[in-house]
Parts: sequence; C-alpha cells; structure tokens
Amino acid sequence: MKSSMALAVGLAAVLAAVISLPAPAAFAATINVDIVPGATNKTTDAFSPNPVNANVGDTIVWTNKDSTFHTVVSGNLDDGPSGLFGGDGDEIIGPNKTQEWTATEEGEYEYYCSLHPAMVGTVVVGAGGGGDEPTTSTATAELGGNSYEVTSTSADNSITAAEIAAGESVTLTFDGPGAAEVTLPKSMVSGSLMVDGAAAEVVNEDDQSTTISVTVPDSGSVEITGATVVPEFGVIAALVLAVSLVAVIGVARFKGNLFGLGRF
Ligand SMILES: [Cu+2]
Repeated sequence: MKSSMALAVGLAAVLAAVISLPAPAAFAATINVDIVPGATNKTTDAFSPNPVNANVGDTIVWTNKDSTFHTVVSGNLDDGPSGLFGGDGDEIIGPNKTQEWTATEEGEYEYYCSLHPAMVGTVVVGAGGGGDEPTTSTATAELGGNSYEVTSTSADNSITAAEIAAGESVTLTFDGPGAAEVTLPKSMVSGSLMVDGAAAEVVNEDDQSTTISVTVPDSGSVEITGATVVPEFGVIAALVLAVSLVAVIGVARFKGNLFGLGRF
C-alpha cells in the first residue's frame, strides 16, 4: 500500500513536470484607414493613410467617414477584384460602417472603390513594408519552475514563444519573417551565441543579458545555441527526482518484504 501510494505520487509529479508549458501570446495590431469625407471626388487621397503599412497578422479596418456609399475592393480597375477583400465589389460600406481585412501574407496590395474607381489605395504588408516603427514584444520560456523572459524589438514581426531544450538550445517563434533584435537572459543562454548554427551578431551585452540581431526566416522560428544553455535541473526537476527516489525506495522495501529478505 505504501509503495503504491509513493508510486502514484511519483507519477503525478512526473506528469506535472511534463505538462507545464509556456503559453504562447499573440501580438497583432489593428490599423485604421479612413475613407475621407468627400472621397467620391478624390483619388489616392480618398483613403487616409495611403499607402497603409501593416505586418502579417495585423487587421486593417476601413471606416467610411464620408456621407455616401463606397467599397474597398482588392485589385484594380483594369484587372478587376483580386478576391482578397471586398468581394466582387458588391460589399457596400455605408456611412460610419467598416470593413476589415487581416493580412496573412507579405506583399503590396492595390485596392479601389468599385463605385468610384478613381479612389485607389495600397496596403503594404510585412518585412520591408515601409517604415513601420519598431515595436517591442516578449515571450516567456519556462524550465524547471523558472521563467526566462525574451524581449524582441522589430518593425517586421513579434515574438510569440520561447522554448528551451534543456542543455541544448532555445527556440524562438515569431508571427512572421523579418529582422529583429532579441534580448536573451544569460541565466537562460550564454557564451558565444549562435543563430541557426551561425555566429550571432551581438548588438549589446551586459551582466544580465545579451542582445543579438536575428533574421527570422519564413518558417517563423530561429534556434539559439550557446556555450551554456540552462540545464533541466530546476526546482520542479529536483522535486521529481526526490519524489521518484522515495517511490523507488518504497518499491524496494515492498519487494524486500515479499521475498523474505528482511528490511533494510
Ligand atoms: Cu467610392
């Protein structure tokens, strides 16, 4: 009875350690574009801002601030609607109404008003999209009951997850490709840092952390390695080890009694 209890507790502790996961966070912006008053008689100035810059994952919201109907249709008058947003040009946006589109792929997208085709605009999405202000995002890696915060600064993407392979590497996941400056705590990874197997470009370094420049590929993730990556023996790992030892001793005692070998 005692040994089965100990085994159960040991198993529960192992399960608890396995199940502890870092929660990924999403970073996406909402970008507003106005259909300006008097847009009917305007061209590229019918939309503000125009062009509008966004990153993959961002949602663009067009608001009709004019007093008459308009549409916002991806494509151009010559080739017709491209089908990305605005349908076939039949999705009417009344005064004070909105239309939304979430950018899923990098690119430059033309759009127009099917009711007043002189009204034209452009959405520029993603890396090199055109002078976005860099923003800061964070992700927290967890291992052995400890948390490690990774900070990323980029105009192209946001960091969404950081995961530690104990003693081996740290994998950073982003919501899109592009350039980023990433600050990693030295308690997590230190020494000569490598990014996907190549020497990292160090931007800044102090006692606590290293800031490196990374180029995130289309896959959205990079692997960081260093001379030292935090090993797995944190608080939870130590606890699991202790509880497992108790379980093993319990089983040994039980078997010892069973086979008449006496107690030890
Ligand atoms: Cu219009």
